[in-house]
Amino acid sequence: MNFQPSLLDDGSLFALSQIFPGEGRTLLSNDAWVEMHRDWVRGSDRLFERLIETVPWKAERRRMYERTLDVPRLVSFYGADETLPDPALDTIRRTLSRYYQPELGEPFCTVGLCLYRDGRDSVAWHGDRIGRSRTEDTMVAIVSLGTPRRFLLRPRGGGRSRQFELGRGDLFIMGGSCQRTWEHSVPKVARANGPRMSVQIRTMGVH
Ligand SMILES: O=C(O)CCC(=O)C(=O)O
Ligand SMILES: [Mn+2]
Repeated sequence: MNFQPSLLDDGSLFALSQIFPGEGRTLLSNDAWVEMHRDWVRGSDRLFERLIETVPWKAERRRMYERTLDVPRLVSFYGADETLPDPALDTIRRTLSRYYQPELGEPFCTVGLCLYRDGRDSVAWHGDRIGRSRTEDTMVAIVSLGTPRRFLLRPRGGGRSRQFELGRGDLFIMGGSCQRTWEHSVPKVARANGPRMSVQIRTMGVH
């Protein structure tokens, strides 16, 4: 895998910039919302390089559209009581809880990681609808590392899709009814594309 560190990442140590919950929030239909905080993680290229080595990556099989499909990407999942592969991820989870728990009503809990090795890896349209998110509002936070990729959202019943670019330390949060009234995807790209890693931080039992 050919990972080109960003020229903008000067190799600085891991740090999180200060954010204000609600800032940069876009309201979608049906009380869904998304929030973008660009460059939240400083030292994100170094974190990417560490996680490539330390995470036990495995091929994903996932039930989607009533069938079990191979999802072309690598994944790893850490439940609430499992030791995370890097202390930076503990800091990220703890900091997100500090910012968002007043609105969310519970702490962030699980950490899922996905690795899109190149532009051929992808994830199809879906909502994270296993667990309480099927019927209740929740938040799913995504920290993106490495090469930016397009992240799309569309209303579940059809309608205009929204497009975001996520990579290099960006924090993106899907909130409100987003998991049950909207779907999201990371489509394949034809041109050569370096690897992107997504770290998803979710509440208890949501997947
Ligand atoms: O790649 C991403 O940031 C999103 C991944 C995702 O939606 C999922 O694994 O449920
Ligand atoms: Mn998802």
